[in-house]
Amino acid sequence: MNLFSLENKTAIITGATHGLGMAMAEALGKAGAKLVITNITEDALIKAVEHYKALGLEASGYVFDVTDEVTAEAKVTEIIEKEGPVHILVNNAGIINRVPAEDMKVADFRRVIDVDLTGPFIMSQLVGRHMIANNGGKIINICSMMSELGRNTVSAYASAKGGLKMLTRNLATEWAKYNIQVNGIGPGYFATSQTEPIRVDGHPFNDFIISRTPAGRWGKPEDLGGTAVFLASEASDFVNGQVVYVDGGILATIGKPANEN
Ligand code: GCO
Repeated sequence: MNLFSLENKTAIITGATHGLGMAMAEALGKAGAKLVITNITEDALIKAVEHYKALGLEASGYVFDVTDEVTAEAKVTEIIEKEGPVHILVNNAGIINRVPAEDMKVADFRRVIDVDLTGPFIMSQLVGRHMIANNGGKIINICSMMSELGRNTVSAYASAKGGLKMLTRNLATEWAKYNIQVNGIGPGYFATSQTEPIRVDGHPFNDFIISRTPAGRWGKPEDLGGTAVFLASEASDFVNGQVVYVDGGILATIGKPANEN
């Protein structure tokens, strides 16, 4: 028996056209899952689906905005009709807007909350109803260091990701009785396009993160694969409402002075 097998499972992964979402989708696919990728723009989606197929994975793509509940409902219905039962949902799609709180436009704040928090609620509700009817499923919300910690310029993102942690606990509370496990993954600092602007050589944040992380490096997207497979598989059937931080140890420590090894 392979506790971690995802054979005969179908997984929706939102926004998995690059970065962490793509790395997690690849890991789920390699564990046997059929991949259903959603994205707000078509071009990136087509390229991503080609990428998954080139790896020998079964993958299809659906274009929609997870914050638009009317379109999302129609698309989730279409996905279930065409792809069959959905067993796994990964709420990965997200955005960040780095602006000091005193200058943040309210509309920009709302958009981050909409994509990073309301979107996962909409998708969880739509796919959750289907999982309730099927008596089981796995929902994985992609949280953040900012589910626990604040940082300059990311007030909207931290509010959304802190909210997403609590949405995870609340959905776990409500849906455990339907054999649905709702957990989160909290990536630490990873080398992706999202962190590119704060990772460039010479940026003070680059050195800060390397010294702040006990592992002494930025995460590689593939570092998330094992946790994604675990939380999507029957190996985690009694794990519910948790956020697993895959952070090289950041949250375990107060950090160290810049001149200490
Ligand atoms: C930032 C980063 C973070 C990361 C990540 C940390 O500006 O601090 O972009 O927000 O993206 O979510 O876990």
